[in-house]
Amino acid sequence: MAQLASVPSLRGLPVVGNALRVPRDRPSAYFEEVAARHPGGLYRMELPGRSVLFVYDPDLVAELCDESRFYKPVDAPLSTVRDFAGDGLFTARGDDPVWGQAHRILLPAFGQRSMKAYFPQMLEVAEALAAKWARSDEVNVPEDMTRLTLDTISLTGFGYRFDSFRSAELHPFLQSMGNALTEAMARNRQLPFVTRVKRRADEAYRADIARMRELVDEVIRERRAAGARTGETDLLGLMLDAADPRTGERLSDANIRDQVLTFLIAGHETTSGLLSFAIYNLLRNPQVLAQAYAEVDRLLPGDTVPTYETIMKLDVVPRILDETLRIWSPIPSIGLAPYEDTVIGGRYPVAKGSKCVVLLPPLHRHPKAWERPDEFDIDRWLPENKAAHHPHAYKPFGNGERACIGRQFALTEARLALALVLQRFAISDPEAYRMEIKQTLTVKPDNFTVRVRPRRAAE
Ligand code: MNH
Repeated sequence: MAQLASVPSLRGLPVVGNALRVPRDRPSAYFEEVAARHPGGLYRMELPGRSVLFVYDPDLVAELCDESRFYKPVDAPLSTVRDFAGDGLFTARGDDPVWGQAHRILLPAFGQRSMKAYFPQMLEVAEALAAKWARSDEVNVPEDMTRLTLDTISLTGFGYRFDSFRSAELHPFLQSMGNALTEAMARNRQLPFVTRVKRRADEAYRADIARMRELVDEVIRERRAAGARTGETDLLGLMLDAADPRTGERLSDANIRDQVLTFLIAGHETTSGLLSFAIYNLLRNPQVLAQAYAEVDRLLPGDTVPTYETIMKLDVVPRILDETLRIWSPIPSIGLAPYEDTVIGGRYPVAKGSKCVVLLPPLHRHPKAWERPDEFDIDRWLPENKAAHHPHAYKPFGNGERACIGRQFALTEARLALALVLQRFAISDPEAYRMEIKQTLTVKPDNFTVRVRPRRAAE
């Protein structure tokens, strides 16, 4: 029998463990820093009320991604997100039958054919971004990308218009969502008794959740009132009409509300982060930016209106997105736990049900899997090079059956938005932005503004 080894371990103080070392606005930065000091590919850290095994060696991650041995546990921080996302796909427990029902009902709505159906609405929102940028000199990239992704998921998914580019302020729903997410993240760092004594924060949190639910209930009611069959094939139409092919069950209205909220949350922060990081990378890599302009000018010359077919012909733009997701993963980690007591790497024991966290940034830059890991190199994603990648060193969309259902949606939306921006604008950042990460549920560049000039006027 192989010798068992102990995992490098950071115990910290009694009760709170290492919590005081973890920065409020960017916990993952600390976990990554510790990873850099533990080249063995894993370490254990004590946090308030939990002990977490962080893993980033690609071969160990491969074991964690074996779905016969590990599952996605719905504990902190997801258990807090359940306060408002409830039994939506993202926060439903895997052993709850409602997850499988919703997954099977919603899968067709996220296939490539559905993307083609959503395309005109994706284009409408991308045009609204371009129209705003045409009137602007300096733009805040993550803010406008958030407007874009929110308006896109709400319009394509539920036929609802936030019209975020029309006003400087965020829609009240979005303010509530932002507040609730911030409070949820704060709760993850708090001991439960602290959460209980903060009465004001709790009242505000409940009120924000109630406001979000009211709006979503209203959207569902309106759609129901419009007739049993409206013929709408968007996400909401599908959820109201379709039955699970396996069980014949339909989703309850309460569950549909959870799903709508889930898509609004899961469907915007991540894609907005991806687009913001992509623009950052293009500004840092002028040769790649030139390649991207050349591609867009070839496929979308002059004022050519992008079609779904043209967007699918892009090659440089999607490789920029793939490489951006490697270097800057909007979701910095995924959680897993073993069904039974087990051993990973032939020597590290992991107890049944105990929390393991795959840290994506150090995995995505692990020297065992990536040459020149810190270099932004889109040629890694040429088909011939891609085939040689380590199979478990790239997980920006998570793993297995609990992986992102919105992957095609995000990539289609991001291809289009990036192509349209490149077709229309010369982008520069005279102030040479230095990356400052802000973390909420996801990570994004903070205070990232760039200068935009219409390209045709400049030529
Ligand atoms: Mn998405 C799950 C990343 C865009 C809806 N998403 C996940 C997971 C990752 C992820 C990682 C797995 C989380 C976990 O294991 O706990 N998602 C992304 C990224 C982007 C993204 C990097 C954009 C880029 N996601 C989107 C979009 C939507 C969406 C867009 C919806 C329109 N994601 C989901 C849902 C889940 C999910 C729903 C949960 C799936 C499930 O467990 O059944």
